[in-house]
Amino acid sequence: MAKYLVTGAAGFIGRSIAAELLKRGESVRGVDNFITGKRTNLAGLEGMEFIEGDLTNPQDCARACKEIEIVFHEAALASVPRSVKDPAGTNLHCVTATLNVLVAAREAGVRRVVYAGSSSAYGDTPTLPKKESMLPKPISPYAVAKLAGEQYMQAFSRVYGLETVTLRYFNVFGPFQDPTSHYSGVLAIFCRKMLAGEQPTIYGDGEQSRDFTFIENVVHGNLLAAEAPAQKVAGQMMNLATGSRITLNETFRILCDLTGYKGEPLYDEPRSGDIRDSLADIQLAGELLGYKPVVDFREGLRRTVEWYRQGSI
Ligand code: UD2
Repeated sequence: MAKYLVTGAAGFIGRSIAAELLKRGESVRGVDNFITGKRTNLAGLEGMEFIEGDLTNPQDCARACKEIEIVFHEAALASVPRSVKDPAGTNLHCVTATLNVLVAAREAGVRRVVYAGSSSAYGDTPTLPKKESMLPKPISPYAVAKLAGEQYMQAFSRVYGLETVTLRYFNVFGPFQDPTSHYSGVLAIFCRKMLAGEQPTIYGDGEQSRDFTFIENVVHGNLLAAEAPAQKVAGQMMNLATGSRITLNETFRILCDLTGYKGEPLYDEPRSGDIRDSLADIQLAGELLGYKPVVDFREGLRRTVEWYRQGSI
């Protein structure tokens, strides 16, 4: 029987966590409904027990959680513009699904749930860096949904004693991120387009900034969150990022060097629901988990471009 459950195991972050667990010799179960996850992402995860299931269905959640000790809940519809287009769909797959996972986890006697929170919860407030003590001010339906999930995590910790840990991810990127949808993360889209010699579009003036976080840092943080003592982390929420930021314009220039793209970007209207600047304070994850980033932005971007260049997608 598997010790770990990874939800969204055919997605970018879920498959990356599952791969590292398998590498460490752990027993892993994955669940995915393939709305945004890809069957091709399961390549290399043959050692994982896989359930095709939908977390909006409580029975699928019960099956997935059976005899599990630790859940990494990564499944979501991870896109601000997608939530602007379909807020109810985002709510269903981010909020209802998360509640179902928690109910099933509690019933199955799961010890800990580590949850993929989002930096979008902070909203478009001017103060940087973002600290966990700041009041959340979500501005997109996606941000509201991810924040609701966090709050369910905290409630289940307080009320039922389930050990929950929320990691607020800041713009994760890296190998296996789907570059083919216009709801994809910006770096995946830019890598694919620029390697193909296609012009990328920058929404707004390109001076918006992000604390882009390479996937290995996120996997590392998750494993620390699974291992940390309950008295330190149960019921806690913390940022998981690098603690530095870069604008889209600067990122575009670096990508020109890495990909050999010679053109200019196309500038278009800013996207509604977008945040201008995002930067994490990562002190709390340092204190509670002993977390520090293991791969910096430039090295992460270099590895990411190489991965897309090899045509893995
Ligand atoms: C939000 C969260 C992030 C994560 C993600 C969902 C913030 C600060 N971050 O990311 O943590 O939860 O949602 O996976 O809320 N853009 C372009 N051209 C493109 C695509 C995007 O210019 O082709 C811009 C976009 O308008 C935005 C920036 O790039 O200003 C980043 O967009 P994104 O979709 O990669 O991520 P974001 O910040 O919405």
